[in-house]
Amino acid sequence: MSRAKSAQLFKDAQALIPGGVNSPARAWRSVGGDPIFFKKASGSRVWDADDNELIDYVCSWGPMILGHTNPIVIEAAIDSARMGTSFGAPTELEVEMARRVVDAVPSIEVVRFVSSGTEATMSALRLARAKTGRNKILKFDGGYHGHEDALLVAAGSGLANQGIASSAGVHPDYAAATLVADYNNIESVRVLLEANKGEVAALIVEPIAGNMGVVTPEPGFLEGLRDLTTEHGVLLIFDEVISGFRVAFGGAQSVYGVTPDITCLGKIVGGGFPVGAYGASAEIMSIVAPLGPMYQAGTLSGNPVAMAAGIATLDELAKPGVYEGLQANTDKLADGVIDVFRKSGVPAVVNRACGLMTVFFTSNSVTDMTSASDTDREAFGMFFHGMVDNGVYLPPSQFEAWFMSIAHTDADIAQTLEAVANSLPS
Ligand code: HOZ
Repeated sequence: MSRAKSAQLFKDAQALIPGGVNSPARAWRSVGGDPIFFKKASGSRVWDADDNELIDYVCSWGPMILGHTNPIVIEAAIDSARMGTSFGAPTELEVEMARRVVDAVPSIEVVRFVSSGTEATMSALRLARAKTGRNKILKFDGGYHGHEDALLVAAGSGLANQGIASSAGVHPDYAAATLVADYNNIESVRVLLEANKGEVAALIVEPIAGNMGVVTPEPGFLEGLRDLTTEHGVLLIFDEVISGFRVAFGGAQSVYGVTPDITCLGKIVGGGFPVGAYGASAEIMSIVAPLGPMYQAGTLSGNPVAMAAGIATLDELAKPGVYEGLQANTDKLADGVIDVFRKSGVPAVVNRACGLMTVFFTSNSVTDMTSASDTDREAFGMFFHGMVDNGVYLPPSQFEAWFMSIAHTDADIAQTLEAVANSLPS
């Protein structure tokens, strides 16, 4: 498998782009080696600049839930682009998209589209501050919610990879106003809310954590957050940028039956184009300009091409049996991986949710950032390289989720399990 062209591109990129990448999670810093440059994709497969074909479990970090270059989505985007790629004025597509999101997500009565998940969480925090008149926010260790200043404290994903506790350049007042609790530990939340009574505007949480690797909420955790935030007059924000339209059409909130005050979306709602969204009750959203005093705007917000791709994606996902199929595929892969490790005596655990999984090299359960960090990351690095050499592309980090699509086939899973058997860390 030659990677000469990728190597040259990376060399060129490093002179022009910080670290050669436009998002740190794409660099292979924590696993070592140079990133592969991609040039095309179809279904479950991607091809790199050297024409190597790989089964893809990154799926653009989630948006490609239907598989790459799904013909229905591509056609919708092309048709829309032919009509105009951006107007800076409202379109019917935005109304159509909003209707679908409002119908699907239990907590959303009114939704505002933005251009990324980061914009969604950033706006949700501003909305929570505007609504409550309070300034502090509470997040979880290992929770990643995009690169808004207040949220770059004890964040997972790329920061965890590089051991960055809190990003340089964050205003110290912002960092000081961010409280950090432990995921799956309701007591840690209670203590912080008691100690900061009347000061916390919002608690933001990934209802299924995806940026410390996949970590699911333990029974009662999300319910406990709902009760505590209500008791303290704190707005509960679910960051469903990863879990929205992935673990179920209505997101994790529909699976666990816990309704937040504000929901953030991204990734899948754009069908592979840049989109984010935040939504809440009509009452909360009435604070957003032009209805109310909380300002938030964007030239490419509700972009027609992204809306068309998103609508086509959601309409495909709404068809009967889609999530049952995705769950079955995830189980087939996760159970198969566990079986390979068990037979070979490699201590590993696999955390999963519908369309998501992470392999951790440890004998212990992984339930929070501390236990995710306390795993054999050198083993993960070896495993990652083995998998790529065997034609399977994984997230180049222990602290990210593997994403499955409905385009992954039984043959893909069988080939992946063969690759796992050939990539056991020594
Ligand atoms: N926020 C993504 C990881 N959780 C990375 C996005 C990217 O690098 O494309």
